[in-house]
Amino acid sequence: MSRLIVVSNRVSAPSDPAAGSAGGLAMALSAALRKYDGLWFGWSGETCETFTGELKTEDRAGVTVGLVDLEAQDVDEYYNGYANKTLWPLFHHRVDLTAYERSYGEGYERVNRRFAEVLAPLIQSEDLIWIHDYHMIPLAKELRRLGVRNRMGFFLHTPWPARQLLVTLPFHRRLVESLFDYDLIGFHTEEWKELLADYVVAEAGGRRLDAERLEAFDRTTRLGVFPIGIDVEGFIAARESTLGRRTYDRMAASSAFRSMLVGVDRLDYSKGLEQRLEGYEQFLRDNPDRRGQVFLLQVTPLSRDDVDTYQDIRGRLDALAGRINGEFADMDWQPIRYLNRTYRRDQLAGIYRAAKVGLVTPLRDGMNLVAKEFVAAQDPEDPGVLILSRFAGAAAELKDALIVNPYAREELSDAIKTALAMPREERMRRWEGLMQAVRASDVGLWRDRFVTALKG
Ligand code: GDG
Repeated sequence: MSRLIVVSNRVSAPSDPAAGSAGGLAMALSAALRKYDGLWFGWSGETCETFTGELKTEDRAGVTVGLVDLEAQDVDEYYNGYANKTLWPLFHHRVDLTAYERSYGEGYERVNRRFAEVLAPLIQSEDLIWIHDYHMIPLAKELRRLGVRNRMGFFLHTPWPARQLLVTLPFHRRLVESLFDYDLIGFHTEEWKELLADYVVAEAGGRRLDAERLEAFDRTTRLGVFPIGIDVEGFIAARESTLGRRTYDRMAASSAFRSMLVGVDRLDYSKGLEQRLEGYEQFLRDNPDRRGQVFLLQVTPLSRDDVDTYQDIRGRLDALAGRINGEFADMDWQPIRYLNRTYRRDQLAGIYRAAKVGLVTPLRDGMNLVAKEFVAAQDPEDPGVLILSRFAGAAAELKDALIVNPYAREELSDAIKTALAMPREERMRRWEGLMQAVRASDVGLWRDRFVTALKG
């Protein structure tokens, strides 16, 4: 049986799977690595004075993990630079926030070369190699250069950008060409997949051989759609756990008969948080009779705080939440509880369950797992309503949500009103459709579909 090698910028295999802190993706990949006797390779998160390529291996609950340290300049140019200041904003259609620095691109290629040099000697001839996300696009090219002939698959967790925006990137052609060193390229949705095909045909003179296969740069590759999901049974178990139930009770008690709206998002400009708060503010303006009867719990852990655009948006959100609370709060009611902290997964499940409305309103998002977690956490007999942006990959599957345009404040306000007034029968009917879709994309199925396609 062939081994599986998983590569991602950060390795999230948990040391103690029972602790319940690891996400579904980490658990699903770890389970596959135990089954296939594989290796999970990536950056250690540590810096070193001079790059040595020394591999640090660990056993994490039966999963072999291989980690390398990077130089500070590498982290600056590859991770904070090209990954987080160039590709992330560009792939989320924020050319206004995209850094077009040549040194970032050079650092990105250098680090991918370094990763390849450490990884190549570890690869055996039958290994399947599965590389994750935008940090690693040129890794297959670098591995091929070192003579690696194995099957290699790439999965993109973000959207693929429209051609008209991708061409603003210097060396865009070089980036896309390096994708053709993979045997299989996976996306969350048909839309992201088609955007890559469009670029290849219109910009790189390529052609489609059939619905799946593309030819360009004298090579062919296969594209596929593999919508990621959550560990559905694991999430239901988290909801039913002691801490899940206790958190639900705590939220129910602190709500004091008020309806809770919930949002859970990393602090990131792609998540539409400012627009969400403005939509909620509009709702409070439009519906004075509802003031004092609802509140928004917004859980927003900080992320990428080393990058200045993230510090900027953090400041704007602090100000916006403060202004809305200052304007609308009463002595015994605050419209927004805005928290920059994380909770355990079982606590999150309890929080989702206590909410009447889930607000998932990104401006552009590869998939969005919070939408699926919210659905899985609901009480089937009295479920809450999901308000979902049409620009989340999840909208392609979760058609029974209230689908909104997150840029339109009044539309969000109307959707909140509709959700809060929705009769129970309609909520149950919608939830059943949503839950069916959530089950159909369980993270274990996602993983198996990708690995099977890669083997094929
Ligand atoms: C990328 C793509 C794609 C959040 N706060 C807490 C917490 N979280 C967890 C959520 C959820 C995860 O983080 C976030 O996943 P998303 O899918 O919403 O978004 P990204 O982080 O941007 O992920 C995205 C994903 O990759 C997978 O392919 O769906 O489109 O951007 O699971 O629950 N978890 C805990 N405490 C928190 O406070 N434990």
